[in-house]
Amino acid sequence: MRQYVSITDDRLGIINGGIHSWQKFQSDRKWAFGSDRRTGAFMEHAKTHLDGRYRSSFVTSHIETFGKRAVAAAAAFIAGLIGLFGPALADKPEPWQMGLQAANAPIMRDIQWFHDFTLVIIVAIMVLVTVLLGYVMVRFRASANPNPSKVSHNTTVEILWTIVPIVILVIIAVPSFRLLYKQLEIPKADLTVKAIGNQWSWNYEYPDHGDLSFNQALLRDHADLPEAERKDADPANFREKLKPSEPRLLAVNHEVVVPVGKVIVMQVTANKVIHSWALPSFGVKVDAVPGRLNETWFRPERTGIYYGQCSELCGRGHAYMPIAVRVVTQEQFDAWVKTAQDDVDEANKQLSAAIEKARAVEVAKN
Ligand SMILES: [Cu+2]
Repeated sequence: MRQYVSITDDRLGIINGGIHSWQKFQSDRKWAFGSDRRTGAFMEHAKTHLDGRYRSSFVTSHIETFGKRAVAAAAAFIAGLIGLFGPALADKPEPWQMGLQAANAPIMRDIQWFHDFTLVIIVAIMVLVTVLLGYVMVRFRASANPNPSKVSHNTTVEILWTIVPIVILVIIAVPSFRLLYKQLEIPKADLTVKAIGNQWSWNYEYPDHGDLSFNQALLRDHADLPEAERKDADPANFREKLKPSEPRLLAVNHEVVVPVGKVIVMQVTANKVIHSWALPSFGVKVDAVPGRLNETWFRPERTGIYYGQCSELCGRGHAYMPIAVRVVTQEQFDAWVKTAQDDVDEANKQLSAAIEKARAVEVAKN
């Protein structure tokens, strides 16, 4: 939980930084083109946020091209505002989140670009149509225009309103197909993981690593468990009280563990009914169909834990089959996979300890 709180603080910091920089810019114009250390750090900070979290290349390139602090200040302020309501908390859905989750894979980066790109086109069309409608309603109202025109055909206009939408569709289709190919052309796998959808949990197999396999089920807390089931509940899938690091209805007993920066190929199938293996920050959603092996891939760029959910209505327990992937360093993965072949619970325990230790070292350094 601490992790999310600190990100929020970060973003408030950016907004404050933005306001502060703008005030400074106003009071001292020369300041706007200089390069003292503090501002350099601030701009780095703003840039990381823009690159990493919002991928707002327009704003970022402006910062790089002009290096003007006024622009940086305004950009940081806007980024902070977007961040407050937008994708930034990121690795799982957040209350009041409006944007997409932050990208943690090249495909998701492209999906977000494509989303922004089509949004610009949509807004432009909407504005044009609204303005035209308003103009027609005012300019040609009955009182101002008592004798309406009898014109019913205009070849030029008809050709235009056929050609222009075709051109717009082609402009959308080109990057759309490029993205589709990128999603469907599976690169050479560094690690293959097989996911099998059950009613209502997931099974995972690591075919490259012997017969390593485990079940991934919802981690429930006391309040979510019917009275009658509490007595017999398996302690491995059940907590008296979920920890802050275990988001309700998303936390699972066993996370999928994968190494950072590697190509992970997911093979997805199901028992009995159709499910869908979906993980927003990886830009992945693929149907799990009985008797069929679907493939998808992702290359995680950051370590951490990432949540998704079954995304095909599969029955009563559909809302209760989350997906959790833990991205770790290659060394942590190697150690985990070795232990997990004998005992997944023990491997997860050791992995958590290793991550905790690495974090403590990181904190001590700063
Ligand atoms: Cu489902």
